[in-house]
Amino acid sequence: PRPRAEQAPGAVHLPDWLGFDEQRELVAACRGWSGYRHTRLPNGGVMSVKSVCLGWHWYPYGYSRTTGEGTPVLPFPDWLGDLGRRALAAAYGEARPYEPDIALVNFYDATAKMGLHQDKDERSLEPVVSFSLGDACVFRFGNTETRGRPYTDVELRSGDVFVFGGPSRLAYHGVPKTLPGTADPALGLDGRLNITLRVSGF
Ligand code: MD5
Ligand code: FE
Repeated sequence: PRPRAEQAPGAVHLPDWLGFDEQRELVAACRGWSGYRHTRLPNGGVMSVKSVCLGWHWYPYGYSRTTGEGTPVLPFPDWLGDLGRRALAAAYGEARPYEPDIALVNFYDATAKMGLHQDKDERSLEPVVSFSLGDACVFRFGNTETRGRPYTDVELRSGDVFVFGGPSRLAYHGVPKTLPGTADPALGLDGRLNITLRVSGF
């Protein structure tokens, strides 16, 4: 079994924290949220992941209340905030106030990846809680100073929680690759989903 690991101060990996039924419910919820699309980057590029947001619509580098098509963003559900608080308490060993108002859901097909970046579009530095579903991936967790080394590669599998808080909140991170075909077929997910909960501070 893979133990709880503090990768860096405030960065806690909880392997297999979600039970299989919870994973299935989250996959079903993600399927129900429509409007996934490739985010266009300011430099003209297009992200290989497809994303949808709840609560706020994310665009680099900002958040808005409407999508690029002017359609309303889905509300951030209370039950997801509850799940985030439980995950945060499990990661840090004690309950603490946490009121996320953004969920960013990323879908990775077999070839999608995410380059090293910092999450700086939120005004709040409250922790980010990440849930992984489906195919495993290589998650690259870097440092707060540079996009380059030193970094640590961690395998994130379906059901894993990762909490990024404290001094790690602004660490560079990314997903150099997924590991296609590693998802439990019973999950019924071809690819990888990642849900991050965030506090906008707006
Ligand atoms: C993912 N998502 O698996 C990745 C990793 C994103 C994003 O990076 O911005 O949607 S979830 C990890 C994460 C989120 C926020 C902060 C940190 C890691 N961190 O400080 O290392 O789709
Ligand atoms: Fe990120």
